[in-house]
Amino acid sequence: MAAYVTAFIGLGSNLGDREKNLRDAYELLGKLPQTNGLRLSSLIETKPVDSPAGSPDFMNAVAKIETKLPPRDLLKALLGIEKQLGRDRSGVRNEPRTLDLDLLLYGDKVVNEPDLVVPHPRMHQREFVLWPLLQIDSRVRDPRTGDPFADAYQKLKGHP
Ligand code: PH2
Ligand code: MG
Ligand code: MG
Repeated sequence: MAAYVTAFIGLGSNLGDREKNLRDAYELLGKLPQTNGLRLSSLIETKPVDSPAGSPDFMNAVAKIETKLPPRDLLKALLGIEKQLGRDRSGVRNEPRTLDLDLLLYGDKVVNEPDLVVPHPRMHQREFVLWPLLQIDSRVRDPRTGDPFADAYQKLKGHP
């Protein structure tokens, strides 16, 4: 019998009722098969990064879950929740979206495949990910380097 793995999911919304989208998403995450919701960070309002000009501000959060779903199945389930909460993927890259769910960390697994990259490749450069992640677990480390994400956060904030 597979053991539960702790995974962290990044949640973002900059379209519609942003707070409701994030809270509904967390509820649905906890209802996935073989999965329990453990914690949702605070919701933080953030300026859009690397997004089309004029994009509205985001509401961001990070969820901690435990799951027995393999990473690929979890990713598929995340896309399903995005769709269920109105995500339209027909437009340009990073256009405003009701919900974006990114698989940030899956235990300390490192995967580099065309359709599945874990940890999320840019998570260590993004304050809107690191702040809520560290709020849940200030000691979590980057499995690619073994370095604490707290160090990446300090660097990002200009405190070497
Ligand atoms: N997500 C992106 C691109 N830019 N900026 C903020 N503030 N929050 C996000 O969640 C976000 C972003 C791509 O998914
Ligand atoms: Mg994203
Ligand atoms: Mg995404």
